[in-house]
Amino acid sequence: MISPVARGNRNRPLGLEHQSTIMSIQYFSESDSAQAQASALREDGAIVVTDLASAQLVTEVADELQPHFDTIGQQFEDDFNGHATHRLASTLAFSMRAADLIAKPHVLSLLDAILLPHCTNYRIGSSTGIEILPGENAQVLHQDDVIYPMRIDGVEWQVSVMWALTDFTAENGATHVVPGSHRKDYTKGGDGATVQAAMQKGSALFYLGSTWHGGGANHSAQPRVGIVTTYALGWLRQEVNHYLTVPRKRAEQFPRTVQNLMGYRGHGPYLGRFAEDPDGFWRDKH
Ligand SMILES: O=C(O)CCC(=O)C(=O)O
Repeated sequence: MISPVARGNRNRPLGLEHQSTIMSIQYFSESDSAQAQASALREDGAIVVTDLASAQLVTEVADELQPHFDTIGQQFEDDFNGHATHRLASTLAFSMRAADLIAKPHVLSLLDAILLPHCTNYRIGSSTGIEILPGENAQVLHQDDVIYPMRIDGVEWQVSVMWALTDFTAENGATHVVPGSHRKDYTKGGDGATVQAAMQKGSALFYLGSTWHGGGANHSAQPRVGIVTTYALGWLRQEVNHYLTVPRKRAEQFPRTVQNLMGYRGHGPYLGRFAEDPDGFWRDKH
């Protein structure tokens, strides 16, 4: 998430006062039972799936993003996003190869399990490149779904997937997550005990929109680089407008699955109607 909107506790810096872990994040490999992965995500609010993308793909995405981090990455600097962190607001505008991470079948199968009970299709809310530079402080803990003004018990508005484009370590700023903080009876908010989602390059951290989390401090000498993509129920307004942030000519080059995720389709027969639908894809093919 990149937009500097109001969030719970966003003015309270994350300090070292946070408790040691009371729970941990479960780590899975792609071949583990999909049901077990989805259950753990639902139960704990976060999981890591290791080695989900090849080193080559991850390197290609990182290489496509780097020149843009270097030239325009500073544009979102603020107290929430950090002052030593580079961000890119819509990774698909800068990296064609990022689509292979964003629409990876295993990712979509986990999203299906969490989101499809509550919508007929879901779409990208935001997809942000994040390069946390050496010296950056920890980000304030927050929930991504506060961009929506209400919650319904048992319904997650969105799921976030953070891809590690470099190794994520406790030292270089691996994402802090408060396991269990998505639960209705959880009351500590930004004061919860965090665990850091350390993972190797090519792994992905999945967390629910209601799970408290935040970027870590980078005490190492190298940047920590990732892409975080939120996927939201298809009847919600997308956080970032992909029709405008990804030029039309570029959007046309992505496969249909990716165009669908960007929002180029309706939701059911009524939302986002496009009567001139030339090939029936807009409405009928999910
Ligand atoms: O960089 C990270 O690890 C998390 C970033 C994040 O949660 C955000 O910017 O909303």
